[in-house]
Amino acid sequence: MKITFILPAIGKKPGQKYIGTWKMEPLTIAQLKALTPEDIETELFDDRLELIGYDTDTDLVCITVETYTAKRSYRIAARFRERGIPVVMGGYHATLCPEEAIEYCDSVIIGNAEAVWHTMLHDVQHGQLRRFYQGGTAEYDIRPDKSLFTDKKYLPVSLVETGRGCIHRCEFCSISKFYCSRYYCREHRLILEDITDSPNKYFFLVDDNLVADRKNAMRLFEEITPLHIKWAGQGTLSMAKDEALLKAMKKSGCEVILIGFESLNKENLQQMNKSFNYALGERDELVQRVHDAGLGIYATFVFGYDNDDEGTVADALAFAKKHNFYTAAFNHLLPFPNTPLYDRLKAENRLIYDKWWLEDGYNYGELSFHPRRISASKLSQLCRDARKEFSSAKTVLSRGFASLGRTSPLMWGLFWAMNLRLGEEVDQKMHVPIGENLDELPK
Ligand code: B12
Ligand code: SF4
Repeated sequence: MKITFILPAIGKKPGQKYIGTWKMEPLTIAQLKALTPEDIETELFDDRLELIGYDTDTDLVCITVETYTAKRSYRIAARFRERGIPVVMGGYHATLCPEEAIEYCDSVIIGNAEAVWHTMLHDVQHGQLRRFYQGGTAEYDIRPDKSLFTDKKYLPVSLVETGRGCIHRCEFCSISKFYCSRYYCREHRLILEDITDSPNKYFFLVDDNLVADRKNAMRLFEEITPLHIKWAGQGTLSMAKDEALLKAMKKSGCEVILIGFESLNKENLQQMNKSFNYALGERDELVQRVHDAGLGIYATFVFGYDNDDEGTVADALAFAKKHNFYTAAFNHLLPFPNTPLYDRLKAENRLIYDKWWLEDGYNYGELSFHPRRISASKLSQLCRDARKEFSSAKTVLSRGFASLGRTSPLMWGLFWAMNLRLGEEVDQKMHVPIGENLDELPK
Protein backbone atom coordinates (compact mmCIF):
# COMPACT_ATOMS: atom_id res chain seq x y z
CA MET A 1 0.00 0.00 0.00
CA LYS A 2 1.13 3.57 -0.65
CA ILE A 3 -0.03 6.83 0.96
CA THR A 4 0.46 10.24 -0.65
CA PHE A 5 0.51 13.08 1.90
CA ILE A 6 -0.35 16.56 0.68
CA LEU A 7 0.32 19.86 2.40
CA PRO A 8 -1.74 22.36 0.38
CA ALA A 9 -0.69 25.99 -0.10
CA ILE A 10 -2.79 29.12 0.35
CA GLY A 11 -2.36 30.62 -3.11
CA LYS A 12 -0.12 33.03 -4.96
CA LYS A 13 -0.29 35.79 -7.50
CA PRO A 14 0.33 34.67 -11.11
CA GLY A 15 4.03 34.29 -11.86
CA GLN A 16 5.09 35.15 -8.31
CA LYS A 17 6.98 33.15 -5.69
CA TYR A 18 5.22 31.55 -2.72
CA ILE A 19 5.58 33.47 0.58
CA GLY A 20 9.07 32.57 1.88
CA THR A 21 8.39 32.92 5.62
CA TRP A 22 5.51 30.43 5.39
CA LYS A 23 7.80 27.63 4.19
CA MET A 24 8.30 25.90 7.52
CA GLU A 25 8.56 22.15 7.85
CA PRO A 26 5.04 20.69 8.24
CA LEU A 27 5.12 18.95 11.61
CA THR A 28 1.62 17.64 10.98
CA ILE A 29 2.90 15.46 8.14
CA ALA A 30 5.83 14.20 10.26
CA GLN A 31 3.34 13.17 12.92
CA LEU A 32 1.14 11.27 10.45
CA LYS A 33 4.21 9.63 8.89
CA ALA A 34 5.33 8.45 12.35
CA LEU A 35 1.95 6.84 12.93
CA THR A 36 2.15 4.93 9.66
CA PRO A 37 3.47 1.34 9.78
CA GLU A 38 6.83 0.89 8.04
CA ASP A 39 5.54 -1.53 5.42
CA ILE A 40 3.34 1.20 3.96
CA GLU A 41 5.12 3.29 1.34
CA THR A 42 4.74 7.06 1.73
CA GLU A 43 5.45 10.24 -0.23
CA LEU A 44 4.85 13.94 0.34
CA PHE A 45 3.89 16.72 -2.02
CA ASP A 46 4.33 20.09 -0.38
CA ASP A 47 2.28 22.43 -2.54
CA ARG A 48 4.29 25.43 -1.27
CA LEU A 49 7.53 24.06 -2.74
CA GLU A 50 6.71 21.78 -5.64
CA LEU A 51 4.10 20.73 -8.18
CA ILE A 52 1.70 18.02 -7.08
CA GLY A 53 2.14 14.75 -8.97
CA TYR A 54 -1.51 14.16 -9.79
CA ASP A 55 -0.61 11.04 -11.77
CA THR A 56 1.40 9.40 -8.99
CA ASP A 57 0.77 5.72 -8.43
CA THR A 58 -0.90 5.65 -5.01
CA ASP A 59 -3.65 3.99 -2.98
CA LEU A 60 -4.65 6.78 -0.61
CA VAL A 61 -4.30 10.55 -0.52
CA CYS A 62 -4.22 12.31 2.87
CA ILE A 63 -4.63 16.07 2.93
CA THR A 64 -4.22 18.37 5.91
CA VAL A 65 -6.75 21.18 5.63
CA GLU A 66 -6.61 24.63 7.24
CA THR A 67 -9.30 27.21 6.56
CA TYR A 68 -7.08 29.24 4.24
CA THR A 69 -6.18 26.10 2.28
CA ALA A 70 -9.66 24.54 2.13
CA LYS A 71 -10.47 25.68 -1.40
CA ARG A 72 -7.12 24.40 -2.69
CA SER A 73 -7.50 21.12 -0.78
CA TYR A 74 -10.91 20.47 -2.29
CA ARG A 75 -9.59 21.08 -5.80
CA ILE A 76 -6.63 18.75 -5.24
CA ALA A 77 -8.95 16.08 -3.85
CA ALA A 78 -11.17 16.28 -6.93
CA ARG A 79 -8.19 15.53 -9.23
CA PHE A 80 -7.34 12.33 -7.33
CA ARG A 81 -10.92 11.23 -6.90
CA GLU A 82 -11.43 11.49 -10.67
CA ARG A 83 -8.89 8.64 -10.82
CA GLY A 84 -10.81 6.64 -8.21
CA ILE A 85 -8.21 7.21 -5.47
CA PRO A 86 -9.77 7.69 -2.02
CA VAL A 87 -9.00 10.94 -0.22
CA VAL A 88 -8.92 11.40 3.56
CA MET A 89 -8.92 14.87 5.11
CA GLY A 90 -8.06 16.09 8.59
CA GLY A 91 -6.73 19.16 10.39
CA TYR A 92 -8.24 22.35 11.78
CA HIS A 93 -10.67 23.16 9.01
CA ALA A 94 -11.81 19.59 8.43
CA THR A 95 -12.45 19.31 12.18
CA LEU A 96 -14.29 22.62 12.42
CA CYS A 97 -16.37 21.89 9.29
CA PRO A 98 -16.55 18.09 8.80
CA GLU A 99 -19.88 18.24 6.96
CA GLU A 100 -18.42 20.62 4.42
CA ALA A 101 -15.16 18.66 4.01
CA ILE A 102 -16.92 15.33 3.42
CA GLU A 103 -18.57 16.79 0.32
CA TYR A 104 -15.10 16.87 -1.24
CA CYS A 105 -13.44 13.70 0.06
CA ASP A 106 -14.15 10.12 1.11
CA SER A 107 -13.39 10.34 4.80
CA VAL A 108 -12.75 12.96 7.47
CA ILE A 109 -10.79 12.43 10.66
CA ILE A 110 -12.19 14.82 13.22
CA GLY A 111 -9.66 16.03 15.82
CA ASN A 112 -6.23 14.53 16.31
CA ALA A 113 -5.34 11.53 14.17
CA GLU A 114 -3.32 9.44 16.66
CA ALA A 115 -6.20 7.49 18.20
CA VAL A 116 -7.83 6.43 14.91
CA TRP A 117 -5.10 6.40 12.26
CA HIS A 118 -4.54 2.63 12.39
CA THR A 119 -8.25 1.88 12.30
CA MET A 120 -8.62 4.14 9.26
CA LEU A 121 -5.70 2.42 7.47
CA HIS A 122 -7.13 -1.00 8.27
CA ASP A 123 -10.50 0.09 6.86
CA VAL A 124 -8.91 1.41 3.64
CA GLN A 125 -7.07 -1.87 3.14
CA HIS A 126 -10.34 -3.78 3.55
CA GLY A 127 -12.38 -1.44 1.35
CA GLN A 128 -14.42 -0.29 4.34
CA LEU A 129 -13.39 3.35 4.69
CA ARG A 130 -15.92 5.18 6.88
CA ARG A 131 -17.10 8.72 6.20
CA PHE A 132 -16.08 10.02 9.62
CA TYR A 133 -13.64 9.00 12.34
CA GLN A 134 -13.75 10.71 15.69
CA GLY A 135 -10.11 11.25 16.67
CA GLY A 136 -8.93 11.93 20.19
CA THR A 137 -7.28 14.99 21.60
CA ALA A 138 -4.58 14.07 24.07
CA GLU A 139 -2.83 10.94 22.83
CA TYR A 140 0.30 12.13 21.12
CA ASP A 141 3.04 10.25 22.86
CA ILE A 142 5.02 9.49 19.73
CA ARG A 143 7.97 11.17 18.02
CA PRO A 144 7.40 12.75 14.62
CA ASP A 145 9.20 11.17 11.67
CA LYS A 146 10.71 13.88 9.46
CA SER A 147 12.24 11.53 6.88
CA LEU A 148 9.87 12.80 4.18
CA PHE A 149 11.46 16.25 4.46
CA THR A 150 14.85 15.22 3.07
CA ASP A 151 15.55 17.30 -0.06
CA LYS A 152 12.73 19.75 0.71
CA LYS A 153 13.93 23.32 1.19
CA TYR A 154 12.35 24.49 4.44
CA LEU A 155 13.42 27.39 6.64
CA PRO A 156 16.31 26.33 8.93
CA VAL A 157 14.22 26.03 12.04
CA SER A 158 12.93 22.84 13.65
CA LEU A 159 9.41 22.60 14.99
CA VAL A 160 9.05 20.65 18.25
CA GLU A 161 5.69 20.17 19.93
CA THR A 162 5.59 20.84 23.66
CA GLY A 163 1.85 21.04 24.24
CA ARG A 164 -1.51 21.07 22.52
CA GLY A 165 -4.52 23.27 23.09
CA CYS A 166 -5.16 26.18 25.42
CA ILE A 167 -7.24 26.73 28.51
CA HIS A 168 -8.69 30.06 27.39
CA ARG A 169 -11.75 30.82 25.28
CA CYS A 170 -10.91 33.75 23.05
CA GLU A 171 -13.89 34.41 20.81
CA PHE A 172 -12.01 34.26 17.50
CA CYS A 173 -9.74 31.28 18.20
CA SER A 174 -9.83 27.95 16.37
CA ILE A 175 -7.54 26.32 18.94
CA SER A 176 -9.92 26.89 21.80
CA LYS A 177 -12.75 25.30 19.79
CA PHE A 178 -10.62 22.37 18.52
CA TYR A 179 -9.35 21.48 22.01
CA CYS A 180 -12.51 22.48 23.93
CA SER A 181 -10.42 24.92 26.02
CA ARG A 182 -8.12 22.27 27.41
CA TYR A 183 -4.35 22.09 27.46
CA TYR A 184 -2.36 18.85 27.10
CA CYS A 185 1.34 18.74 28.03
CA ARG A 186 3.66 16.52 26.01
CA GLU A 187 5.96 14.08 27.70
CA HIS A 188 9.32 15.82 28.27
CA ARG A 189 11.44 12.84 27.32
CA LEU A 190 10.00 13.02 23.78
CA ILE A 191 10.54 16.78 23.56
CA LEU A 192 14.19 16.39 24.55
CA GLU A 193 14.70 13.57 22.06
CA ASP A 194 13.15 15.65 19.27
CA ILE A 195 15.52 18.50 20.08
CA THR A 196 18.69 16.45 20.32
CA ASP A 197 17.92 14.62 17.06
CA SER A 198 17.46 17.83 15.10
CA PRO A 199 20.15 19.17 12.74
CA ASN A 200 19.08 22.79 13.38
CA LYS A 201 20.16 25.16 16.14
CA TYR A 202 16.91 27.13 16.14
CA PHE A 203 13.64 25.75 17.39
CA PHE A 204 10.06 26.82 17.31
CA LEU A 205 8.39 25.21 20.29
CA VAL A 206 4.90 24.49 19.04
CA ASP A 207 2.55 25.29 21.85
CA ASP A 208 -0.28 27.76 21.86
CA ASN A 209 0.46 28.82 25.38
CA LEU A 210 3.79 27.52 26.68
CA VAL A 211 3.22 28.98 30.11
CA ALA A 212 -0.32 27.65 30.54
CA ASP A 213 0.85 25.13 33.13
CA ARG A 214 3.55 26.86 35.18
CA LYS A 215 4.88 23.79 36.95
CA ASN A 216 5.24 21.88 33.71
CA ALA A 217 6.82 24.87 31.96
CA MET A 218 9.41 25.41 34.72
CA ARG A 219 10.42 21.77 34.66
CA LEU A 220 10.68 21.80 30.87
CA PHE A 221 12.85 24.93 30.83
CA GLU A 222 15.21 23.35 33.39
CA GLU A 223 15.50 20.20 31.30
CA ILE A 224 16.13 22.11 28.07
CA THR A 225 18.85 24.35 29.57
CA PRO A 226 21.76 21.86 29.25
CA LEU A 227 20.98 21.40 25.52
CA HIS A 228 22.18 24.97 24.76
CA ILE A 229 19.64 25.68 22.06
CA LYS A 230 17.93 28.88 20.93
CA TRP A 231 14.20 28.84 20.74
CA ALA A 232 11.07 30.87 20.13
CA GLY A 233 7.59 30.07 21.39
CA GLN A 234 4.18 31.50 22.21
CA GLY A 235 2.72 32.59 25.54
CA THR A 236 0.55 35.18 27.24
CA LEU A 237 1.83 38.44 28.77
CA SER A 238 0.83 37.22 32.22
CA MET A 239 4.20 35.38 32.21
CA ALA A 240 5.83 38.73 32.98
CA LYS A 241 4.32 38.71 36.45
CA ASP A 242 6.54 35.77 37.28
CA GLU A 243 10.20 36.71 37.45
CA ALA A 244 11.43 33.17 38.13
CA LEU A 245 9.59 31.91 35.06
CA LEU A 246 11.12 34.60 32.84
CA LYS A 247 14.58 33.81 34.15
CA ALA A 248 14.16 30.09 33.54
CA MET A 249 12.90 30.77 30.01
CA LYS A 250 15.91 32.91 29.18
CA LYS A 251 18.34 30.44 30.70
CA SER A 252 16.87 27.62 28.63
CA GLY A 253 17.56 29.51 25.38
CA CYS A 254 14.36 31.42 24.77
CA GLU A 255 15.12 34.38 22.51
CA VAL A 256 11.77 35.54 21.24
CA ILE A 257 8.30 34.99 22.58
CA LEU A 258 5.13 35.59 20.58
CA ILE A 259 2.57 37.44 22.65
CA GLY A 260 -0.96 38.07 21.41
CA PHE A 261 -1.74 41.61 22.63
CA GLU A 262 -4.66 41.65 20.18
CA SER A 263 -6.01 45.05 21.23
CA LEU A 264 -5.08 48.00 23.42
CA ASN A 265 -8.75 48.71 24.07
CA LYS A 266 -10.43 47.40 27.22
CA GLU A 267 -13.90 46.92 25.68
CA ASN A 268 -12.43 45.06 22.72
CA LEU A 269 -10.49 42.74 25.02
CA GLN A 270 -13.66 42.06 26.96
CA GLN A 271 -15.65 41.40 23.81
CA MET A 272 -13.06 38.92 22.53
CA ASN A 273 -12.94 37.29 25.97
CA LYS A 274 -9.23 38.04 26.38
CA SER A 275 -9.19 40.38 29.36
CA PHE A 276 -7.84 37.63 31.63
CA ASN A 277 -4.19 38.46 31.13
CA TYR A 278 -3.36 41.61 33.03
CA ALA A 279 -4.78 44.95 34.14
CA LEU A 280 -4.39 47.47 31.32
CA GLY A 281 -2.42 49.89 33.50
CA GLU A 282 0.34 47.33 33.97
CA ARG A 283 0.84 46.49 30.27
CA ASP A 284 3.86 48.73 29.66
CA GLU A 285 5.52 47.58 32.87
CA LEU A 286 5.01 43.90 31.94
CA VAL A 287 6.47 44.44 28.47
CA GLN A 288 9.49 46.09 30.07
CA ARG A 289 9.98 43.11 32.37
CA VAL A 290 10.01 40.69 29.44
CA HIS A 291 12.60 42.87 27.71
CA ASP A 292 14.64 43.25 30.90
CA ALA A 293 14.74 39.47 31.16
CA GLY A 294 16.49 39.45 27.76
CA LEU A 295 13.61 38.18 25.65
CA GLY A 296 12.49 39.72 22.37
CA ILE A 297 8.76 40.04 21.72
CA TYR A 298 6.85 39.11 18.59
CA ALA A 299 3.72 41.16 19.23
CA THR A 300 0.49 40.35 17.46
CA PHE A 301 -2.55 42.61 17.13
CA VAL A 302 -5.95 42.04 15.64
CA PHE A 303 -8.28 44.77 14.36
CA GLY A 304 -11.97 44.80 13.55
CA TYR A 305 -13.58 44.54 16.98
CA ASP A 306 -16.50 46.81 17.68
CA ASN A 307 -14.51 49.62 19.31
CA ASP A 308 -11.91 49.80 16.58
CA ASP A 309 -11.86 52.87 14.39
CA GLU A 310 -9.32 54.62 12.18
CA GLY A 311 -7.19 55.60 15.18
CA THR A 312 -6.87 52.14 16.67
CA VAL A 313 -4.33 50.76 14.23
CA ALA A 314 -2.22 53.90 14.62
CA ASP A 315 -2.32 53.50 18.42
CA ALA A 316 -1.11 49.89 18.20
CA LEU A 317 1.62 50.91 15.77
CA ALA A 318 2.78 53.64 18.16
CA PHE A 319 2.77 51.15 21.04
CA ALA A 320 4.80 48.65 18.99
CA LYS A 321 7.31 51.32 17.99
CA LYS A 322 7.56 52.66 21.52
CA HIS A 323 8.56 49.23 22.80
CA ASN A 324 10.77 48.44 19.81
CA PHE A 325 9.35 44.95 19.45
CA TYR A 326 11.53 42.33 17.75
CA THR A 327 8.72 41.97 15.25
CA ALA A 328 4.94 42.46 15.11
CA ALA A 329 1.87 41.37 13.16
CA PHE A 330 -0.98 43.77 12.40
CA ASN A 331 -3.77 41.44 11.37
CA HIS A 332 -7.39 42.07 10.65
CA LEU A 333 -9.91 39.90 12.41
CA LEU A 334 -11.17 36.93 10.44
CA PRO A 335 -14.16 34.80 11.38
CA PHE A 336 -12.91 31.21 11.27
CA PRO A 337 -15.81 28.76 10.92
CA ASN A 338 -17.43 27.28 13.99
CA THR A 339 -15.89 29.84 16.35
CA PRO A 340 -18.11 31.99 18.60
CA LEU A 341 -16.95 35.02 16.56
CA TYR A 342 -18.25 33.49 13.35
CA ASP A 343 -21.62 32.70 14.91
CA ARG A 344 -21.96 36.19 16.38
CA LEU A 345 -21.12 38.00 13.14
CA LYS A 346 -23.48 35.75 11.24
CA ALA A 347 -26.30 36.39 13.72
CA GLU A 348 -25.62 40.12 13.42
CA ASN A 349 -25.82 39.84 9.63
CA ARG A 350 -22.33 41.25 9.23
CA LEU A 351 -20.63 38.58 7.12
CA ILE A 352 -19.71 39.75 3.62
CA TYR A 353 -19.37 36.12 2.53
CA ASP A 354 -20.89 33.16 4.29
CA LYS A 355 -17.86 31.02 3.46
CA TRP A 356 -15.02 33.39 2.63
CA TRP A 357 -12.63 30.44 2.38
CA LEU A 358 -14.45 29.08 -0.67
CA GLU A 359 -15.48 32.35 -2.25
CA ASP A 360 -14.01 33.14 -5.67
CA GLY A 361 -12.68 36.66 -5.44
CA TYR A 362 -11.81 36.49 -1.75
CA ASN A 363 -8.15 37.40 -1.33
CA TYR A 364 -5.63 37.22 1.52
CA GLY A 365 -5.47 40.44 3.55
CA GLU A 366 -9.10 41.43 2.92
CA LEU A 367 -11.88 41.49 5.48
CA SER A 368 -14.77 39.09 5.11
CA PHE A 369 -17.16 40.99 7.42
CA HIS A 370 -18.28 44.53 8.13
CA PRO A 371 -16.58 46.13 11.15
CA ARG A 372 -18.81 48.55 13.08
CA ARG A 373 -16.88 51.81 12.98
CA ILE A 374 -14.77 51.61 9.85
CA SER A 375 -15.21 50.17 6.38
CA ALA A 376 -13.81 46.73 5.58
CA SER A 377 -11.57 48.05 2.80
CA LYS A 378 -10.24 50.93 4.90
CA LEU A 379 -9.29 48.61 7.74
CA SER A 380 -7.54 46.22 5.37
CA GLN A 381 -5.56 49.17 3.99
CA LEU A 382 -4.66 50.46 7.48
CA CYS A 383 -3.32 47.04 8.50
CA ARG A 384 -1.20 46.93 5.34
CA ASP A 385 0.12 50.47 6.00
CA ALA A 386 0.99 49.61 9.62
CA ARG A 387 2.98 46.55 8.48
CA LYS A 388 4.80 48.68 5.91
CA GLU A 389 5.59 51.41 8.43
CA PHE A 390 6.76 48.92 11.07
CA SER A 391 9.14 47.39 8.53
CA SER A 392 10.39 50.72 7.11
CA ALA A 393 14.16 51.24 7.23
CA LYS A 394 13.88 53.87 9.99
CA THR A 395 11.72 51.73 12.28
CA VAL A 396 13.75 48.58 11.65
CA LEU A 397 16.98 50.42 12.49
CA SER A 398 15.57 51.76 15.73
CA ARG A 399 14.20 48.34 16.70
CA GLY A 400 17.42 46.64 15.70
CA PHE A 401 19.53 48.82 17.94
CA ALA A 402 17.10 48.37 20.83
CA SER A 403 17.40 44.59 20.39
CA LEU A 404 21.18 44.77 20.60
CA GLY A 405 22.19 43.08 23.83
CA ARG A 406 18.61 41.94 24.49
CA THR A 407 18.93 38.80 22.38
CA SER A 408 22.03 36.75 21.51
CA PRO A 409 24.32 37.96 18.68
CA LEU A 410 23.00 35.16 16.45
CA MET A 411 19.41 36.16 17.03
CA TRP A 412 20.37 39.78 16.49
CA GLY A 413 21.79 38.84 13.10
CA LEU A 414 18.58 37.00 12.33
CA PHE A 415 16.60 40.10 13.31
CA TRP A 416 17.79 41.95 10.20
CA ALA A 417 17.20 39.06 7.82
CA MET A 418 13.75 38.33 9.20
CA ASN A 419 12.51 41.89 9.39
CA LEU A 420 13.75 42.81 5.94
CA ARG A 421 12.08 39.72 4.52
CA LEU A 422 8.81 40.37 6.33
CA GLY A 423 8.90 43.94 5.01
CA GLU A 424 9.34 42.70 1.44
CA GLU A 425 6.48 40.26 1.87
CA VAL A 426 3.88 42.84 2.99
CA ASP A 427 2.69 43.63 -0.51
CA GLN A 428 3.47 40.17 -1.82
CA LYS A 429 0.88 38.77 0.59
CA MET A 430 -1.77 41.46 0.09
CA HIS A 431 -4.62 40.31 -2.15
CA VAL A 432 -3.17 36.88 -2.89
CA PRO A 433 -6.10 35.02 -4.46
CA ILE A 434 -6.95 32.12 -2.16
CA GLY A 435 -6.44 28.75 -3.80
CA GLU A 436 -5.18 30.14 -7.12
CA ASN A 437 -2.11 29.84 -9.41
CA LEU A 438 -0.58 26.87 -7.64
CA ASP A 439 -0.48 24.49 -10.57
CA GLU A 440 2.21 26.57 -12.28
CA LEU A 441 5.88 25.80 -11.65
CA PRO A 442 6.97 27.20 -8.24
CA LYS A 443 9.78 29.79 -8.28
C1 B12 B 1 3.57 26.17 13.13
C2 B12 B 1 2.37 26.94 12.65
C3 B12 B 1 2.53 27.77 11.55
C4 B12 B 1 3.84 27.87 10.76
C5 B12 B 1 3.92 26.82 9.66
C6 B12 B 1 2.74 25.91 9.54
C7 B12 B 1 2.86 24.80 8.53
N1 B12 B 1 1.73 24.43 7.96
O1 B12 B 1 3.88 24.29 8.26
C8 B12 B 1 3.74 29.31 10.20
C9 B12 B 1 4.34 30.25 11.22
C10 B12 B 1 4.40 29.56 8.85
C11 B12 B 1 2.22 29.49 10.18
C12 B12 B 1 1.59 30.37 9.36
C13 B12 B 1 0.22 30.52 9.33
N2 B12 B 1 -0.68 29.99 10.19
CO1 B12 B 1 -0.23 28.67 11.52
N3 B12 B 1 0.08 27.51 12.95
C14 B12 B 1 1.12 26.85 13.32
C15 B12 B 1 0.81 26.08 14.62
C16 B12 B 1 1.30 26.91 15.79
C17 B12 B 1 1.37 24.67 14.73
C18 B12 B 1 1.01 23.70 13.60
C19 B12 B 1 1.57 22.34 13.93
O2 B12 B 1 2.62 21.98 13.44
N4 B12 B 1 0.91 21.58 14.84
C20 B12 B 1 1.35 20.28 15.28
C21 B12 B 1 0.60 19.17 14.52
C22 B12 B 1 1.13 17.81 14.89
O3 B12 B 1 -0.76 19.27 14.91
P1 B12 B 1 -1.95 19.45 13.86
O4 B12 B 1 -1.50 20.22 12.69
O5 B12 B 1 -3.13 19.96 14.58
O6 B12 B 1 -2.23 17.97 13.34
C23 B12 B 1 -3.02 17.02 14.05
C24 B12 B 1 -4.53 17.10 13.79
O7 B12 B 1 -4.98 18.38 13.40
C25 B12 B 1 -4.83 16.04 12.78
N5 B12 B 1 -4.57 16.32 11.36
C26 B12 B 1 -4.02 17.40 10.79
N6 B12 B 1 -3.94 17.24 9.47
C27 B12 B 1 -4.43 16.04 9.18
C28 B12 B 1 -4.59 15.39 7.94
C29 B12 B 1 -5.15 14.12 7.91
C30 B12 B 1 -5.32 13.43 6.60
C31 B12 B 1 -5.56 13.52 9.12
C32 B12 B 1 -6.17 12.20 9.09
C33 B12 B 1 -5.41 14.16 10.36
C34 B12 B 1 -4.85 15.42 10.37
O8 B12 B 1 -3.93 15.02 13.21
C35 B12 B 1 -2.67 15.65 13.51
C36 B12 B 1 -1.95 14.78 14.53
O9 B12 B 1 -2.69 14.71 15.71
C37 B12 B 1 -0.76 26.03 14.56
C38 B12 B 1 -1.45 25.95 15.90
C39 B12 B 1 -1.34 24.55 16.48
N7 B12 B 1 -1.05 24.46 17.72
O10 B12 B 1 -1.51 23.54 15.81
C40 B12 B 1 -1.08 27.32 13.78
C41 B12 B 1 -2.32 27.35 12.89
C42 B12 B 1 -2.41 26.07 12.12
N8 B12 B 1 -2.02 28.45 11.95
C43 B12 B 1 -3.06 29.14 11.64
C44 B12 B 1 -3.05 30.26 10.74
C45 B12 B 1 -4.35 31.04 10.62
C46 B12 B 1 -1.89 30.60 10.04
C47 B12 B 1 -1.76 31.75 9.01
C48 B12 B 1 -2.90 31.85 8.02
C49 B12 B 1 -1.55 33.05 9.79
C50 B12 B 1 -1.52 34.30 8.94
N9 B12 B 1 -2.57 35.12 9.01
O11 B12 B 1 -0.60 34.54 8.23
C51 B12 B 1 -0.44 31.37 8.29
C52 B12 B 1 -0.69 30.49 7.04
C53 B12 B 1 0.50 29.73 6.56
C54 B12 B 1 0.24 28.60 5.57
N10 B12 B 1 -0.73 27.72 5.81
O12 B12 B 1 0.93 28.52 4.56
C55 B12 B 1 -4.30 28.65 12.35
C56 B12 B 1 -5.24 27.86 11.43
C57 B12 B 1 -6.70 28.05 11.82
C58 B12 B 1 -7.63 27.39 10.87
N11 B12 B 1 -8.89 27.37 11.24
O13 B12 B 1 -7.28 26.96 9.81
C59 B12 B 1 -3.67 27.82 13.54
C60 B12 B 1 -4.51 26.66 14.04
C61 B12 B 1 -3.36 28.84 14.66
C62 B12 B 1 -4.55 29.48 15.33
N12 B12 B 1 -4.27 30.21 16.39
O14 B12 B 1 -5.69 29.40 15.00
N13 B12 B 1 1.61 28.65 11.07
S1 SF4 C 1 -4.93 32.55 24.57
FE1 SF4 C 1 -4.33 32.29 22.41
S2 SF4 C 1 -4.48 30.08 21.97
FE2 SF4 C 1 -5.57 30.48 23.90
S3 SF4 C 1 -7.73 30.70 23.29
FE3 SF4 C 1 -6.82 32.77 23.36
S4 SF4 C 1 -6.05 33.18 21.26
FE4 SF4 C 1 -6.47 30.95 21.44
